[in-house]
Amino acid sequence: MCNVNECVEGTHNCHSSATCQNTQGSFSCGCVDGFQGNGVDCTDIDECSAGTHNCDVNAACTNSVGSFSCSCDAGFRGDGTTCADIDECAEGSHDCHADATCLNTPGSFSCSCNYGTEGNGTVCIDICSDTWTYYEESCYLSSREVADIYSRDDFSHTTWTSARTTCQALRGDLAVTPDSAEQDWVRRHMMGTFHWIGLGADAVTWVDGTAITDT
Ligand SMILES: [Ca+2]
Ligand SMILES: [Ca+2]
Repeated sequence: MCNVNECVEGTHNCHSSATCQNTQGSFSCGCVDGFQGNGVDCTDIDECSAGTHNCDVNAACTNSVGSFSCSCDAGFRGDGTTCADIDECAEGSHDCHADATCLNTPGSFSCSCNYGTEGNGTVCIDICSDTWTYYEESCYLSSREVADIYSRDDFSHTTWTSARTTCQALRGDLAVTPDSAEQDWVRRHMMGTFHWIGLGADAVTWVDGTAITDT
């Protein structure tokens, strides 16, 4: 009795995705890794649906014949089995406006317009126009143009009505301070290089002694 090696002779009936192993008087077939079956019939294992893949939780699994592959989701970076969030804010790959603040999030990022501006984050527009400064939902003007009109020397000639008229001509309105915090803010800015329209440097009152909260 002689042993015929069916594996070498090519007379075996193992599947193309199986290995043939010669045995005494016979042979056996075994599916290769990534396949399942009895060796004569071998079918691909779908590791993705079977859950036997090792893709990262933030990766997509793609089944292939005999194997599978992993690719990180958008916003993540890695080899697929390990994916880390991309910090778009630190890397500068965000599209936030120059007047917005970037906030990194897992898989993404967000943009929020800075104080004094409004928009969707990728576009932020100054709430106050030109040289007006935003504070507590009001716009204040501290410009050389107004300072030239209402300098400290001319302050005594300024009235609330004329000051407001000038403000409105500049597409704004006269500042009104509803509370002490805002009044302090106005006072600090008033002490700067430019004078606030209608306001003196020493007291937040009009020349006639009326508090500027009076309208
Ligand atoms: Ca597979
Ligand atoms: Ca991110």
